[in-house]
Amino acid sequence: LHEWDYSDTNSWAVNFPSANGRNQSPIDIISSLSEYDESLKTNQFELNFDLNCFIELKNNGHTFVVSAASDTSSVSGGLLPNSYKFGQFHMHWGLNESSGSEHFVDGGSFAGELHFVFWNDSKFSTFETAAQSNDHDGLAVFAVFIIVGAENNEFSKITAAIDNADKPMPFLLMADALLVFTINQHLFGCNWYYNISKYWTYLGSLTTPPCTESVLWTVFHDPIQISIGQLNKVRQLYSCAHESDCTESKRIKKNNRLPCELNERKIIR
Ligand code: BO1
Ligand code: ZN
Repeated sequence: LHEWDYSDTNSWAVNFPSANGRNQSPIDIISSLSEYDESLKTNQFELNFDLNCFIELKNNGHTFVVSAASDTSSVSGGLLPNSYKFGQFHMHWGLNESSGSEHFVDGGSFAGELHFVFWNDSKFSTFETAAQSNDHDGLAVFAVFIIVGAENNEFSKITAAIDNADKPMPFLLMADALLVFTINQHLFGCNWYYNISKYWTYLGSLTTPPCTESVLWTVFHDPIQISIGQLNKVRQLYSCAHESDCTESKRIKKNNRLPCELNERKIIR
C-alpha cells in the first residue's frame, strides 16, 4: 500500500501508473468546445434517495467522506446505462478562494468542489471492484462547484459534525459521528434550490490514486455557496493518523489535483 499526498501530484504515476493515462480527471472544461446532446434534455437524471438512511462522516486523511450506511439510494438517467448506487460524497478545497476546485471552466477555478460518488451495481458486486475496474462505466461522479458567499445551512451539518468530533483523535476526527442526513437536499433538493439542468459530462478517472479510468463524470454548471467560516472549518482537518504527528503543517490545506489533458475525449453538454 503506497502513501500519497498533494505535495507533488505529478509523481503519483510512479506508484499508480493509471495517473499517466490519456483519460484522466479533472480537466479544464472549455465550454465552447463542448457538444450539445439533445437527448439529455428528455432523459433527465432521476434520484432515488432514502431520506432516513444513516450517514457516516469520516476523515480519511485526504478529505472528509460522508457515506451511506445502507445501499438504498441510487441515480439513473443522463448517459448512464442503468441505475447506479450511492456510495459517498466528499469535498476538495484549496489555499484560497480562487482555487480548490478540481475541474476548471474556461481556465478558471472555484473555491471547492463536492463529489457525489455512485457505482454501477448492475455490472459490479462492490464499490471497490467498480472503482478499480478499467471500464468507464464503473463509477458515476457528480461534481458541484463551491464558491464563497452566504452561510449554507445544509453544509452546517458537516461543520457541526467536525465540531462535535472526538478532539484527541484528529485522524479519526469524525469516525464516530453518525447522523441522520437528508442527503437529497444536498444534490437536488429544495433547501439548496439547486439547478441540475445545466451540466457537462465526459469519461475520466478517479482524481486521487489509484487514478483508475472508471468514471463517467457529470460536472454541474451552477455553483453552491458556503461561507468563508465554513470553508475554514474543513481546512482545519488533519491528514495525520496519530495525535502526536498532528502539527500545523499536517492540516489538509489543499486537496485538489490540477487539470489533466483532454486528449481525444469529447465533452457533452
Ligand atoms: S473522486 O471522486 O474521483 N475524487 C474519487 C476518488 C477516489 C475514490 C472515490 C472517488 N475512492 C477511492 C478510495 C480508495 C480506493 C480507491 C479504489 O477508491 O478512497 O481507498 O483505493 O477503490
Ligand atoms: Zn473527489
